[in-house]
Amino acid sequence: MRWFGPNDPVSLWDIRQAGCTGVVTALHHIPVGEVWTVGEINARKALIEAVGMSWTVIESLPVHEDIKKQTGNYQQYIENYQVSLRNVAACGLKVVTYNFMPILDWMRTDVNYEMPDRSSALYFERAAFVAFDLFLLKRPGAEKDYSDTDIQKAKAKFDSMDDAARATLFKNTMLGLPGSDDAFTPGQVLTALKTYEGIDAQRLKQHLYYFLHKVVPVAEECGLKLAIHPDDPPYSILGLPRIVSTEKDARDLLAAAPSPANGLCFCTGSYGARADNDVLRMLQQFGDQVHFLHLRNTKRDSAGNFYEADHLAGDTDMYEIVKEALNIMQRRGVSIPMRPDHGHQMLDDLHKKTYPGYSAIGRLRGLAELRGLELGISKGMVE
Ligand code: DNO
Repeated sequence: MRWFGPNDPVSLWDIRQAGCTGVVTALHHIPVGEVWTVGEINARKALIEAVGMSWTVIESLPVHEDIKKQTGNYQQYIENYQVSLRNVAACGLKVVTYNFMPILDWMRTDVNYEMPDRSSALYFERAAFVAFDLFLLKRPGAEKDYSDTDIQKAKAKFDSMDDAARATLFKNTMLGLPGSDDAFTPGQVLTALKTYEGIDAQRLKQHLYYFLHKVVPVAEECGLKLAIHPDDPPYSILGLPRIVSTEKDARDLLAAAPSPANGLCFCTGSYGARADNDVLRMLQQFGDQVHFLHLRNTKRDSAGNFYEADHLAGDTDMYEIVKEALNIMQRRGVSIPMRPDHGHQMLDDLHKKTYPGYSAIGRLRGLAELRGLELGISKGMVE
C-alpha cells in the first residue's frame, strides 16, 4: 500500500495489519527538485523496517516543472535527479515511480461520490469538469476545446449548482495540484497554465525523451527501474498536453530510451479510463517493461464520466489482468510490486479525514480481494 509518511492518518501498523509486506512512499517533505540525501532516505527506511515491512518502491520522485518545460534551471534539476537516483540505489531501493503530467497530477470533480452501498468513491463528471473550466476558472479560449453539446451540458450543470456546490467543485478539481492543502485562486491557476503556452504534445514528448536520455543510463548503471505513471485522466485537460495516455504513447517512450531500466508503472485505473485503451492487450505487450502495478478499476459511461469501481468490478477484467501479471512474473522470474490503488471510503473511515482515495479500509478490501484472486489463480496455474 501507499503510505504518505509520518503525517499520514493511516499508520504503518494499519498497513501491516492489512496484509502488506511493504509500503510505497516518498520523501514528501523535500521540495520538488532538491536532492534526496542518503541520510533522509535511510531515516525513512528505518521507520518502515521498524514495523517489519520493506520499502523498495518510491512513489514518486517528482520531476520539476522546469524539466517538463525545459526552462530555468532544468539542467541543474536533471543533475539533482541523477544524484537522487544514485542515492536511492545506494540505500537498496529498486523502483522509482514518476510522472510527466504538466502542473496537475490526477483530477476528479467529486471526491465523495456516493455508491449504492453508501461508501464513497472518486468521480470524474465531464459536465462538471467543463463547467469548472468555462465558468469557474474562465480559462481564455477554453470553449474551443469543447463541443456545443459539452458546453450546453456544462451550463445546465453549473446552473443547477449553488455557491457551496461550486466552491466544492473548484476545490475538488484542484486537489491534484502540488501543495493543494492551500486554496488556489483561479488567477494562480491561470498563471500556471500560461507557463505552458507554446508547449504542445509533440514538444512535451521531446522534453520527456530528453529527460529519459539523461536519467535512464544512470538508473541502469545503479540497478534501478524507472516506472512512469500514466496520465489520470488519460487525455489532455485544461489545454495542457498529456503524453502518457495511450498504447502508442507507452510504446514511443519505451522505444525512445531502450533499456531494462526504462519502464512503466502500469496503472489499470488510469489507462482503463479510456475506452480505446485495451488494458489487457497493453499489459501483454509491455509486460517485460512493467516494473510496478497499480491495480484499480473504473466504470465509464458514454458521456465521458467515470467513477472508481470496486477493484474486481468496473470495465477492466481484473481476473485476466492478474492472470497475465502472474504469467509475466513467471516468464521473467521476478516479483513485480503491486499496490491496490485507491479504495472506497467506507465503514469507520466515513467519519475520518483521509486523503481522497487513500482511506485504510477501502484499500484493505481491495488488497484482500486482489490477494485472494492472485492466490486462486496461482494455485490453479500450478495444478
Ligand atoms: C494517484 C496516484 C498518482 C501517482 C503519480 C505518480 O492516486 O496514482 O498521483 O502517484 O502520478 O507520479
